[in-house]
Amino acid sequence: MKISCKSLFTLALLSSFIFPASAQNSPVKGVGAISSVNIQGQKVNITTNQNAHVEVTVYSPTIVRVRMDKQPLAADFSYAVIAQPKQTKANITQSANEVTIVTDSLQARITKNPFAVAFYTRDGKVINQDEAGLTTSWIGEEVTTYKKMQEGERFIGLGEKTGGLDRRGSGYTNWNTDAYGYTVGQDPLYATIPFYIGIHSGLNYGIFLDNSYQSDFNFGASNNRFSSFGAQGGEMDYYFIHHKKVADIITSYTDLTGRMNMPPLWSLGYQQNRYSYYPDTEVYRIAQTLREKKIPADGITLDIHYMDAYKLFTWNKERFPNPRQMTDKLRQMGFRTTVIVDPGIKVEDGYAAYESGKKADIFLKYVDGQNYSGQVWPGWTHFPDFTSEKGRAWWRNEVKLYANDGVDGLWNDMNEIATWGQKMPNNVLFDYDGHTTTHKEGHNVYGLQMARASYEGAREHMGNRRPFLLTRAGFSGTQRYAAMWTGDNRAEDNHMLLGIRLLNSMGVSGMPFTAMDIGGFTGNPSVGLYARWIQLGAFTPYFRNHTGVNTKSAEPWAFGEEVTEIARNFISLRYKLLPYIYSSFYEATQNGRPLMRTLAIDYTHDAKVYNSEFDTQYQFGEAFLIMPFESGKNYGKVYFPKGKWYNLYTGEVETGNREEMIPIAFNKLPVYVKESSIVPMQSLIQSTMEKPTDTLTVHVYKGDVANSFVYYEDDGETYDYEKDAYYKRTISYDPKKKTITFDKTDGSFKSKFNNVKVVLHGFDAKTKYKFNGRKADVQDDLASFLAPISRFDPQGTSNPVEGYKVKNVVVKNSNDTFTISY
Ligand code: NBV
Repeated sequence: MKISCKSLFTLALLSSFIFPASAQNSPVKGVGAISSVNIQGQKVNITTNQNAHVEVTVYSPTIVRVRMDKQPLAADFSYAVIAQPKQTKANITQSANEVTIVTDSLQARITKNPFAVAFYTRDGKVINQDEAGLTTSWIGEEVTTYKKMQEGERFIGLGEKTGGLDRRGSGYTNWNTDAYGYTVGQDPLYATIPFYIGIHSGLNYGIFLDNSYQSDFNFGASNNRFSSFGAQGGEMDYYFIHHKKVADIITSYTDLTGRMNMPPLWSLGYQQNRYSYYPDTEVYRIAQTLREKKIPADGITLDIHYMDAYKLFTWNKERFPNPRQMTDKLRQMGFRTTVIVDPGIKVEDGYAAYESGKKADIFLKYVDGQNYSGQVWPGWTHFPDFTSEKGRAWWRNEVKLYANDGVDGLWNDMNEIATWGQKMPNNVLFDYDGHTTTHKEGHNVYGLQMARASYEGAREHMGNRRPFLLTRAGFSGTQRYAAMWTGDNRAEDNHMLLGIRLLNSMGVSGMPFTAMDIGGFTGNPSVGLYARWIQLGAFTPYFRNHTGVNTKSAEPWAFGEEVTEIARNFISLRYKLLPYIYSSFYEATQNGRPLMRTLAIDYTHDAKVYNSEFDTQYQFGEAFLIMPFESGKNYGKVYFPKGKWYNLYTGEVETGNREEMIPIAFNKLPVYVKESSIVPMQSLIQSTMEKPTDTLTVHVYKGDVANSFVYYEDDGETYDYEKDAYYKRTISYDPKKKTITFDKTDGSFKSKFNNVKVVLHGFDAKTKYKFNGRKADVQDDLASFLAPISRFDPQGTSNPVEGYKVKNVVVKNSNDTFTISY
């Protein structure tokens, strides 16, 4: 065959289009073609003709790690990943064109020319594949992997990111940023979680990019060809996870990066914040008012004004003459104290923390050895290097002051690092635990390491008492140390809804313990907005009301009597739900399932849940479906996913797979309960230090599907649960067998409940019940989750009790299995 000059030219042109990245003089350096393969057990080491070094490791049957660099790979080190590869049966073979890895759950095929990775199900469906022409490439130090955009592919997760639930069409940057009063579309915000979940053709996968340099993710923004992830420096180092269910992807991701510990029970109560409450008498006034107004609460937070001239590890002696006495008095009133801690240590001769930090030589330094100074609240400050063990040890020791003063919680702020000017120089060095690096790589993990140091310090000095930790900045893995909140939001309707999306996104990204400032940090909420926000707050993991320094008061009584009642109602409901909430937190500690669950977790392949009209809807734990709406709406469209849904307040049943226009009352957040749910509740208490009555009320909602709930209890206070001092049992509902079964209990802790009251929803009034096979003692009951509001009874002539009629069965709480059948 004769090949013309013209066609040769076309061929050359074409191949340069196909592999432009591998061209020698291209500014984009491609990974190239495989030149050597070395298979060792679960690992494949590869080099390419472009001198790229690749390592592909099977971490478990469902997790494969891919590492790549333009030079031999450095010693393995990560702040995020705490897991080692599990021994896994993996069949790794190679042919002339391919290296193939087969595990029980997936296949990975590595094409040799050019190097490209594709993941398939066992039966050969594409889950995720490198974009054949673009694969992985470098532009200078910046490394990016390009994945082919699959038909109908959606993307969720990436942590604290604005935008819709489905991130398709958007791009994001990870660079922890002090984002005061951010706009609803702003990016980046405070924290980095470079983990997302891709969804298409009935399949799901997760990708976690373990690289702490500034990273960029593109989910088809400004292009229709690929999704991509990359970083400004360091290795391409990603973990591919495949499961049939999104929930299991979250479990695998948290197998890698860790899970939260059991939080102290008090931290799940209501938390009153403001920037700032002082002096101590004002703190008492707030605590006292909460008690007088019968608004349950457990925490009071002190913001930066508790310090002497914003100097960390000091108290302003005029405002707080005797901190220990104050925290003791607050504890007697049923309150725990949390204080804010900022990383900046004021440069001031004679200031103890400055002197000891200087002596211990723990501050971040410029490349020439001079301590770095940045300006924050106290003026010029130095910053401890939390990426060094020496720095963390120094901080742990300083934290002792708070432990001794009876503080129970540490709130880590400004740890992006935030400095005036927001431009920390890149030639500041970070120890990075012996892998000295620049600000470029250290920046995004600084918050994580500060949270770690605070957590370790609190654990070290608070004895057997569980501390509460909160942080603003963080990186993947922060869940091991602290809860995270979404910083300085605005008192605006769209911010309340944005906050819900942020928390839902953080939830699928391995952070179950999250919060937003209820009521908004900047500006003043309208009465309606505050009322709606506090209702929603009751269904967020960490329930924190907070506002800025120059805003109006935002305590629950600051918006008139009706709103006080609404706040009391929903905060009281939260306290009654604590057994359910605590058990749901236990679940998060076991498998990473978040408290706030976007519907994409359980209804992944239902396109409706991604619709922007419905994408703030979420499940709070397993049972509740929450419908967030902006204030001032009298009607709103909601989407019920498949199944049956009970209206929490009326018991009416909605069938699923259906949109509906529902009325929205000012005083009631629309909340529904999923069929077959099991919801343990307790009597109303004003603080978790108060004992509820000794009856655990377990609500069971009749349904067509079998369901079970792991009930968990411990002392809520210490680490004794780690030594078996917990009380755990599975409660299950089986509509086929027509039984509600309480399994035998596990653990050595004695439950605080001597009786169990099973409240039966949706069952026919004539149903006959048996307890352990004998006729059960059935009583009439009223399912009532909220108290009536005086607005609806202005004359006080009637007192309409809200609720609906149900039946209950009360039994002794035995540790052995018992069954209620019908
Ligand atoms: O410490 C003051 C505030 C705090 O109240 C807020 O929650 C943080 O996000 N902090 C930021 C410092 C700067 C506020 C403008």
